[in-house]
Amino acid sequence: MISNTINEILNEQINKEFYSGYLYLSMSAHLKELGLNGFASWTRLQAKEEVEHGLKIFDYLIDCNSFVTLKQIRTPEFEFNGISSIFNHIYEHEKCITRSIMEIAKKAEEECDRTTLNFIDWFIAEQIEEEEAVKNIIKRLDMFGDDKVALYLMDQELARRGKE
Ligand code: OFO
Repeated sequence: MISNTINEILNEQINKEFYSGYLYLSMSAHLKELGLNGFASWTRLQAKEEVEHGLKIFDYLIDCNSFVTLKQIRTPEFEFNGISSIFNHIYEHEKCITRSIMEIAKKAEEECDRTTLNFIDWFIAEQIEEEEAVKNIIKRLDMFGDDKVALYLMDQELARRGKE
């Protein structure tokens, strides 16, 4: 049985995941405007994954006979200052989500809620992967600087995400 504290924090996490989806979609629109279709497609796919993360928690609460409380999703940022700033923003955002996931694990541990601890393990592994993927993109963006050819090749590479 899930406690009220765990229920509340999981419902908040659903909202954070859906907000992440909104944020990635907003970035995707901006990247598309810049003509960076591969980066746009990468962030759009990420938006879809975030909604899936939210739904995963949604289903977990229902499976546990707990209740879902959907809250208002705030407006994501829509003004960005170039590709590097977008990916630095993503990295900071994902680190914030990781902290939030860790907080759920901590609360579940305090309550000896083994079911939620087991459930949240998947998200911990997912956060490691996501942070790593974004860090790699940032490293390469930093390295290539203003090299347009390198940016074009990277755009092509990111366009392949989900198609291999
Ligand atoms: Fe970006 O990750 Fe969801 O949880």
